[in-house]
Amino acid sequence: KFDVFTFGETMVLFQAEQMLPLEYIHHFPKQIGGAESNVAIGLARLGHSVSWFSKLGNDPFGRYIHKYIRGEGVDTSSCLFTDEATTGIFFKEKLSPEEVNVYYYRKNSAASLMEPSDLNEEYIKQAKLLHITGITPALSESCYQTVLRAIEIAKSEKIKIVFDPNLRLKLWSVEKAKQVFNEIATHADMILPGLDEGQFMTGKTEVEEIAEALMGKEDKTIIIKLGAKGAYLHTKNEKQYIEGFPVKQIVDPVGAGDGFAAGIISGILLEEPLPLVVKKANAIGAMVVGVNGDIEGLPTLPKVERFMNPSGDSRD
Ligand code: KDG
Repeated sequence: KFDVFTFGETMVLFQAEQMLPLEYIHHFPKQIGGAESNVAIGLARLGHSVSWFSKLGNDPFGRYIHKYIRGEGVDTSSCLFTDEATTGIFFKEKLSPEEVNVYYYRKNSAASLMEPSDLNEEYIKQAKLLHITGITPALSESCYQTVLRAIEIAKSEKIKIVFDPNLRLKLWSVEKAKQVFNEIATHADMILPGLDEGQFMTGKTEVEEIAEALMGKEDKTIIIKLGAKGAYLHTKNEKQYIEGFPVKQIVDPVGAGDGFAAGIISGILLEEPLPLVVKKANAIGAMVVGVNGDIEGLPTLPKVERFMNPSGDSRD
C-alpha cells in the first residue's frame, strides 16, 4: 500500500527570526522539524505514498504535528498519542547563514517512549522501502529496540532499508553512536552518510576508502554527501562523483540531507539510473538550503526538473 515507511521523532520547531543569539530573540514562529517526517513530506511532494509513525504527546503540539504532517499528504494513521509524556520541542538559532545551532527540549519526550510493540507490522510489510535515521536509536533504549524491530520486520519481507546516519552528538555518546550506526549499516541496503559521518563510522578519511569500508563484503549502495561538491556514488559496478548544483545563497542548511534522502528514495522507487538519482538528490539538497525552515524548500517533481534544466519547458 505504501511506497515508504518511516518513523521517528518530530518536534515543534521555534525558529529565531533574526540572526542573533537565542537569548536576544523575542519572537519564534512555530513550525515542525524532524528528519524522518522531513523525508516523508519530501517524498509526498514528489508524488509518493508514505507512512510516518511516531508517538506524540496528547497535547496541542502533538496534535499540531499530526495535523501538519497529515496535511502534507503523509499517512499518519499508525501514530500513537500518549498522556505519559509531552511532545518534544526545539529552537533554532542562526548566527550566520552557515552557522545554525539547535537547542533540544526533548529528553523523555513522548517519542522517546516508542517501543517495539508500538510498530504496526502490517504498515512496514506493505511498504517497498523502510527509511531509518540514526536519530531514533539515540532517543532511548526502547527507541533503539524499536529500530532493530523495524529492521527485523523489513528483512523478513525483503523490504529494502535505507539508512541515513544523521549524527546528533547532543543526544548520545560517540562510542554508542559509532557502535549502533555500524550495526544498522550492516543491515542496510543503502547508506547515505555525510562525509563527516562516514569518517565517524569508519575511521577513514578519504571518500573512496569510506565507501569501501561501509560496503564491506556485501552488495550495498553507498552515497556519501559532499555538500556543495555533490556526492559520491559507490556500488559494485559504479564508482563516481556526481557534481552538485550551485546555490545562490545559503539561507538555512538544516534539512538539506533530508531533502537529499527524499530525492534518492524517489529515484530508486522510479527505478531511474543511479547517477541520475544522485543528481536529482543533489538538486533537492541545493533547493532546500536556499529556503528558511526544514520542509518549506522541499520541491514537487516539476520544480526539481525545472531546477535541473532551467532552460527547458517552464510549465508546471
Ligand atoms: O535533519 C533535520 C533535523 O535535524 C531537524 O528537523 C530536527 O530531527 C531533528 C533532529 O533530531 O535534529
